[in-house]
This record gives sequence, C-alpha cells and structure tokens, in this order.
Amino acid sequence: MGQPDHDAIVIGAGMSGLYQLHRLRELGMKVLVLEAGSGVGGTWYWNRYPGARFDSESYSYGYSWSQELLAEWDWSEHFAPQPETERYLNHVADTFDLRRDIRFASRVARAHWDEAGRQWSLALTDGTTFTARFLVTAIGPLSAPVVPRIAGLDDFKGEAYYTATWPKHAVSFVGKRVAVIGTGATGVQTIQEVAKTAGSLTVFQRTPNWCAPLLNRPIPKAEMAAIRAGYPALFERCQQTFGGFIHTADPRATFEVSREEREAFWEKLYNEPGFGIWVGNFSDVLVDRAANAELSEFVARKIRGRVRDQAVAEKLIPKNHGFGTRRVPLETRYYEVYNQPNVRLVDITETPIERITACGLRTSAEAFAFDVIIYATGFDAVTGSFDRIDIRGTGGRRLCDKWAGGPQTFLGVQVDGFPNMMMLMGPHTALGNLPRSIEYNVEWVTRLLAFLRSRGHTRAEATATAVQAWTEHVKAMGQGLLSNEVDSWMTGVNRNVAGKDVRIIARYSGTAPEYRRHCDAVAAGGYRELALG
Ligand code: NA7
Repeated sequence: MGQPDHDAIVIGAGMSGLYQLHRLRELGMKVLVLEAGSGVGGTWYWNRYPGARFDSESYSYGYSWSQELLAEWDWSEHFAPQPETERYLNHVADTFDLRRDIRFASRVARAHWDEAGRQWSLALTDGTTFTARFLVTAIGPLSAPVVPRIAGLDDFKGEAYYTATWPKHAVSFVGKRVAVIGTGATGVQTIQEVAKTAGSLTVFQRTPNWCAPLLNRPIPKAEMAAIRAGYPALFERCQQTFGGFIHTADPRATFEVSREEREAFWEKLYNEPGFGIWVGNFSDVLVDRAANAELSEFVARKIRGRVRDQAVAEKLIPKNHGFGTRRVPLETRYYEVYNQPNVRLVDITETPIERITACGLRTSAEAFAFDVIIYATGFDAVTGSFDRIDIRGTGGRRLCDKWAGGPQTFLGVQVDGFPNMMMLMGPHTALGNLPRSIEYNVEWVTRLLAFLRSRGHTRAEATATAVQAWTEHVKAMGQGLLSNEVDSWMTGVNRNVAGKDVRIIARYSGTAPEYRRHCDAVAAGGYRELALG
C-alpha cells in the first residue's frame, strides 16, 4: 500500500468544513473537501425554505477568526435570513480561495479504515474513491433530513416540499391551499412566512413547542459600525457564556426574588430580541421543576393573550414539557397567524394523519385537499449524519454498531477503534451557538494534527479507557437537566427513524468554557489519552 492521495479529507463544506480546510492548508497539508451539495454552506446551503433565518444574533454567528472578514462584512439584520448567510459563506470561500480544494456533488457513501496503509479509504455514491491519512467529519448535527413515517407520501399529485431540501427556484403560495406538517423551529419559521401569501394554510401539529419573540430588525450602517467596533468584546463575552451566545443566565434563582420582580424580569426578556428568555433567564429555570413551571405559565399567558380563539391557544401551549426543555423556536407574529381567517390548526394527537392521498391528506376525522404540502419534519440529529455513511474502523467494525446503544466518544472528537478520524460537532461536544463551538473544535483538531506531524506520528486513536471515561462524564453532566427528560432531537429521539425511540445523551451539557478546559488540558498534557504511533 502506497502513500494516501491526501493528508486529510474533510467531509462537508459547511461552517466547520470550510474553516477546517483553511486551517489545515495553513499547516501545509494536502486537503480535499468532499461536499454533497453543489455549493458551500452546509445548513445554509440546504435549508432555503421560506423564512429560514438565524435565531442567534448575526454578528455573534459569523466567523471570528479573520479580521479581514470582520472588517468587510456587514450584516443587514440582527437575525439574518438564509440567502444572506449563504452569500456570506460564499464570500468566505472566495476570500480564502477555498473552492479549489472542494469537490462538489460528491456524497460520501463509505469510509473504511485501512490498518496496513494507516489511511482512510473513501468512496462516493458514484463509486469514485479517495484515500487520506486523516479523516475529518464536518457533517453537521442537523443535516440528515428524515422522511416522516406517514403512509402514501408518494401518492400526492400536488407540490410536495421538504424544508431541508428546499428547491433553489422560487415557490409561490399565492392563492394556493397549503399544508405544513411539523411545528419545530423550522416549521414555525415556515408557517409565519407562508401565511403571508397562501390562499389557505392548514398546520398539522403533533407537539406544540414553546416559542418566544425574535424581535428582528434591520441594522443601519451606523449601528453596524458600532457592532464592528465592539467585536473584540462581543467574542470575548461569547467565550465566557454557557453556550457561546451573547446571552447568559442571571445568577439569581427564580424564587429568590419576589413574584413582582420575577414577572418584571420575564416581561423584559419577552420583549427583548433573541434567546435571552431561554439562556439568559434565572439560573435554575432549566433544572428546577417549580421554577420551570412558573416560567412556563408566564409564557402560556402570553400565548393566550396573542391568540384570539382560546381553544386554539390551548392547543398551542405545550403540556408535556416545560419552557426551554426543547429548542425554543423564535418567532415573528407566529401566534397571530392563527388569528387569520385563512389559517387552521389541526391537532394530530386528537385526529392523527392516516395517510397522504392523491389530492391532499386524510386524518382520522376528515379528508383535506391541498395544492402544496410542506414537510417540516426535522432531522435524524447528531448521529444521523454518521449513520448515513458506511464508516468502518479497525477490524471492519461499523461505527453505527459501536454507537447502537448511544454514542461513545472522547471529547466528542475521537472514537476508539476509529483511528485518525476526527469529528467536528460530533456527539458529546458542546453545541450552543454553533460557530463559536465550531471554531474551537477546528482549532483543537488542527493543533492535534500539527502535533502529530511534528512528532512524526501517522496514527492517533483515543484509548477505550478515555472514551469510556468521557462518555460517563457526559452522562453525569446531563443529570438533573429537565431537557434530558423530554423527547426531542436533543435527546436523540426520532420516531421516523428505526431504532431511535430511546433517549440518549447526545450532547455535552456542561458549559462551553468547561468543555474547552477539558480539551485544553488534553492538549497541554501531550494527548496522553490517545494511543499514538
Ligand atoms: P424538529 O425540531 O425536530 O421538529 C420537527 C417537527 O416535525 C416536530 O414538530 C415533530 O413533531 C414533527 N414531526 C416529525 N415527524 C412527524 C410525523 N411523522 N407526523 C407529524 N409530525 C411530525 O426539527 P426542525 O427542523 O424544526 O428543527 C431542528 C433544529 O434545526 C432546530 O431546533 C434548530 O436548532 C435548527 P414532534 O415534536 O416529534 O411531535
């Protein structure tokens, strides 16, 4: 077996893959990025559904590693829409001449470790093969869309769209009868946009989510200049906060303050943009049941106040989980959509969808006719993008078999039995405001690869002991978090996917600074938790 074709192959040209390519090139490595789409951007390439936009403040979401980028890129809105983010990532690719090392329309079907050659051997779905010493997965935690388990999906003769694979051409809803299935963060953004023009809109809701106001607005030039001047402080702040957001929890506990003070604080948060009400709330609202119940009741009152028909309002108020225990969709007049005469909410826990039909769909109570059906039914999250590639490590062991009972990782970056494979935004990493986590993850992997090269190592594999210890640590960190007691993509539950009906600990749920301390200590200690050769 000769030398591999590449020093490293990166799978994915989203925010992780683009930055990883840039960093590995700086090390002088021969790098190839394999990207399934025809353009860069990952999440921001695929998710071009109507209304798609950031829920994190734009300027806290962009890359922080290039002064050039920070100096020249203006964000037009506090929460930028998808086309702007896609333009931004294309701008990054142009500025750093990244495209020449990216192979587009290249979906990786398999990645097998070759022990004799100390290299990864990859094949695309079209059969083209590549080899590389190191494999870096930059495949995203929310990138494997699922087709819902609903009978008759192919029978529909009208227009059917999946939000995560939305077409590039414009889609008009004017005068059309439109259905949206799914009310997660994606469904909420879609619904509030489609409702503006659709002839009629019917929303099929299984589980309502607790939504909060986004309060987006344009950024005038002068404000952008002030934001730019504040970048160093802003990114420093994001380094300190729990999840890399600009918002951070209030140190006070909910019942430490009077009812009036609580209400006033929540009122303030509800009237401020972004995730403040979720991650900038009292310190105990996501762990203390009583505190969470009180906050949930506050938000429920808001929903009742915004939706005219109180029977509809009750259906929109979650009953099986508290505020913030699932990802909070941020919204712009979402609840008011249900006051429009042409919008109807169908609770499919009461009247389940039986099947999709040629002209619409049928629930247990009624037949509906539609021109358009939109599926906003989510992703096979965190491990799904790994499951879709036939990844095999030493002895031909499959990664999906190793993770059958839930992921096992070291720092969310490596897995024993899968040498020279480094994961970006893999399971057991701190997610939060993703670009902040991505930058750290990429820099850590880059530092590791530089270390290996400087020592002449061609093989690095986390030890089984290290993987077991980290996996136990991640589970222990998740104890007591109310979100880990609820079915959601964050706990790995997806009943549209075989075998994913049991909750797992998919994410590192400590703080981002704690996560970084662990990783920094491993690097400072000379990577003793990895077997190097
Ligand atoms: P989510 O948050 O997983 O939401 C998917 C939605 O689709 C949710 O309301 C589901 O109801 C619903 N769903 C899924 N399957 C079905 C079937 N078979 N029938 C009816 N309804 C169904 O995905 P999103 O894309 O909205 O957001 C994912 C993340 O991406 C988001 O949190 C951001 O971080 C970005 P359920 O709740 O399962 O009852």
